[in-house]
Amino acid sequence: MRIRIITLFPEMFDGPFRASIVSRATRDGLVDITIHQLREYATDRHHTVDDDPYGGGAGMVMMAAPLADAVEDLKKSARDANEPDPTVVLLSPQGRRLDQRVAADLLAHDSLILVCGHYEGVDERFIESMVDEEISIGDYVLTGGEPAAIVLVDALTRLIPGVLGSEDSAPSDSFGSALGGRLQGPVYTRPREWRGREVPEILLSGDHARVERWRDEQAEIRTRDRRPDLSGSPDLGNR
Ligand code: 9D3
Repeated sequence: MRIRIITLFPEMFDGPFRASIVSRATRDGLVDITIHQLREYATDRHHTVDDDPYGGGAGMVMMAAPLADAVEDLKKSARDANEPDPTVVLLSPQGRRLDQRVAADLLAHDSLILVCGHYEGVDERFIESMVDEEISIGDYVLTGGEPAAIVLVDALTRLIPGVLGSEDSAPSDSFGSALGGRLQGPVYTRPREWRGREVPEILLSGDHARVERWRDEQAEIRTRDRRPDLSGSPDLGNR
């Protein structure tokens, strides 16, 4: 999978993509991620990429032209490398909310251009003319699209065949199926007793069938208590 990221803050990606499973996937040639400074596509001597909103109001709006030039340049580099036409994704609070199904859908696109927004937003004409899909990572306010792009790349990378070892394979995840998903129950490791707390006896019994049944029950209870929306009840939010 090929991922190109357009951003005003390339440094934000150094840590997250250098540590973690993403860096190993990069080394193994399973994913290729490049970061592109939007300011390089500004055309004035101050490298301006934002301007005042028409109609007034607080904050600045990202200009269409530098964004469009950046996307077109990266599409050209994809074409020159005989890659499939990239899908352009804008990380935006107005986007479709990311979940496991959205991640799996995006994985089907072998080449992505991720655009990280900033300030009060992005000129709508850029979105209309060049963006294939807008994605949000949830209902909370970030300072920009960069953390969202990092989250999206992480969720995508671990779905690429060969990225995860056999012990943690994607299909058995809590959210492996977008519906029918459930939370994992509690897990324990040594020592048997820690600060007066014992590991549940059943896990020490060696009775695999009973252990499986217990884990299944715990997962069910936890999902009902913490995420009734996953159990089929309506999501009433964090009330
Ligand atoms: C005054 C209106 N602003 C605050 C509510 C709008 C606003 C603009 C830009 C709010 C956040 C941002 C920056 N956020 C993103 O670019 C973003 C985001 C997010 O804030 N939450 C969840 N997912 C995403 S994806 C991109």
